[in-house]
Amino acid sequence: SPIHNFLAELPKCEHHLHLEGCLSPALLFQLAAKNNIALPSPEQDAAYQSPATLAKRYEYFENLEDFLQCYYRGIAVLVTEQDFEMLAWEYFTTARRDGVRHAEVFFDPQSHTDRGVAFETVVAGFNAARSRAEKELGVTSCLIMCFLRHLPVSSAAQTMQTAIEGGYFEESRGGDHDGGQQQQQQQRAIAGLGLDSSEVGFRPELFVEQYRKGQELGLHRTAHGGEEGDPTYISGALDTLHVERIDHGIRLTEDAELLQRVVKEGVLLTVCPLSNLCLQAVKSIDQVPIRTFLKAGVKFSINSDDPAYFRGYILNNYCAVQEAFDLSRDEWRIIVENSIHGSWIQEKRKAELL
Ligand code: ES4
Ligand code: ZN
Repeated sequence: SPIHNFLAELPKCEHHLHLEGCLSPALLFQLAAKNNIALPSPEQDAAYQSPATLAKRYEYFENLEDFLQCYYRGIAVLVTEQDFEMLAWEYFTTARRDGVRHAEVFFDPQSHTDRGVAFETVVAGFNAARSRAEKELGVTSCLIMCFLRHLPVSSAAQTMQTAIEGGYFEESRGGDHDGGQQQQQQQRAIAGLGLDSSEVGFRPELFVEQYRKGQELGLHRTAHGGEEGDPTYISGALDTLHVERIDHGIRLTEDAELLQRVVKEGVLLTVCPLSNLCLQAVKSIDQVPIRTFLKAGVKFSINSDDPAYFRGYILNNYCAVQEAFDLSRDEWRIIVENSIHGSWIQEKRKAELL
């Protein structure tokens, strides 16, 4: 249909995407076989018999916790640098097909280092896919390192230390893939900090020291908030972590004063409609507060979160919103412009996308 083509061709920026959430059942089984990783036996969990039974399992999650158990279990098959490269390459090729031109992607280092996989293995694999994506697909990207909020703060502190000592936050000359002198720009292996995993009971304030250090180092900052947690998880992240964005943030509608503050400060929400539906945060897509945010002037982008688990990549999310809200082309242009302006890229790149 004409509107579907219009949505497909919009120059999209994705801001809320967990690379580990791109592990499809097919790739999970492929990597388990290659790496000799034992999957749960039928007695332990009947879902792991085949890619098809696993896909069936992903059709229904009770809540965030139920999903996270599947997500962390799947991650065990990722071992070598090539595995991480393959995973990220699967993301970039599929995202490009959906019209993504720039992606700011999350990864969870602790979910790998806790299993004995080196930080460097993870980042080297992701970076190999990122430079290939820029060169071959024209998709620019940055990496956002997330802390797992259900783990002790000492583990986050250690992760921060590893990244600092490895020089992953340092600026280096990069972005010169065309060989043109004028293309040079400052690049960091890791551009920003994020905070994810179980929300309720794991308050943002716990991670104030890591975010303070990140801000001092000039890193961008975002945090999941208001997905399952009440609006104090959003205000807590703004007040104590000094985040520039809130990931999800749909429960912002429960606090009118905080909503006005988010508008005034130009904080971008990275909304994930199909994720909210799959994790029972909303009963249907029309309960995602898209119209409320548009009317109030809350800036937001539309994203896929964990596309291998939540019924599709970014274009499925755009289409689901269109079916539920029947937005005008001008409304879509506002959403896409806000997501370009809310990206952590140079003005020159924004101008290319607009
Ligand atoms: C996540 Cl949907 C969601 N929420 C919180 N943490 C996550 N990690 C991966 N997906
Ligand atoms: Zn997320």
